[in-house]
Amino acid sequence: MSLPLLCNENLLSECDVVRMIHERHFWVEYEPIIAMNSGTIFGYEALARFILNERRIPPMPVLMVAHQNPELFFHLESELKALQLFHRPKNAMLFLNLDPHNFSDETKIAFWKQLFDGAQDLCLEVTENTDDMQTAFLSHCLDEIQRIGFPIAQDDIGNDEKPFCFELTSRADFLKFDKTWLLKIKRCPDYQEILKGFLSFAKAQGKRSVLEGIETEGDFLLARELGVDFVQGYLFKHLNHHSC
Ligand SMILES: [Ca+2]
Repeated sequence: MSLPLLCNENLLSECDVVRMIHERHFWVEYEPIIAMNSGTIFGYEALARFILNERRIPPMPVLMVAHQNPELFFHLESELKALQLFHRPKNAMLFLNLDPHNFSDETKIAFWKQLFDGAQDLCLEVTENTDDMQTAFLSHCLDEIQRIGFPIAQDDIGNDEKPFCFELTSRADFLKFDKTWLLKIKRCPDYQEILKGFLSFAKAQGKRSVLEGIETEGDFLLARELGVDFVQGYLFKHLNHHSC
């Protein structure tokens, strides 16, 4: 969809988010996750997309505004996840982003259990939409996901704007490395050694690795050289899958 992008998040209010939910001004894009050993699609990450006043809005400001009101945030997330599950591409693992704040009380947990009941090939990417990671919510959220029996992915590793939590690293089945690694490695080769350290830890622990933000052939070759298990990013945009 080639709509202009609204960049100033200060223009967004809670009322706008309520309106977007009410008028269903959102949809989902499924970004493929490619297996390096076979070149085939292993799974898809569901990405939320928003429109307000006929302009595309980046997801982060919408989630940040909603996050200030826990009930609004839960309402938005529950609508998004239901849509993302409903339109999921077949025969591939679905990666869904979930914020630990959505596990803050029994009603919310019961909703997720019901929504995910019977779902197959689902991996929950635990992510924090603000810099307000609360470890109590996080531990509880991980306990619940593991009780349901879905694999966990640690999202946004290496993104300096996201909190890093070692408990999440230790309990995750997938480690997802943020696209900023590619920029950092281009600026300073030391970062390649840091990433290699993470990847050898992942291998030793039987955790699978995903490098995000692959945009060029050069990025892809670097991912191959590093030995990551999976890649995703703009280079594979032609394989994207959309909801209606
Ligand atoms: Ca993610």
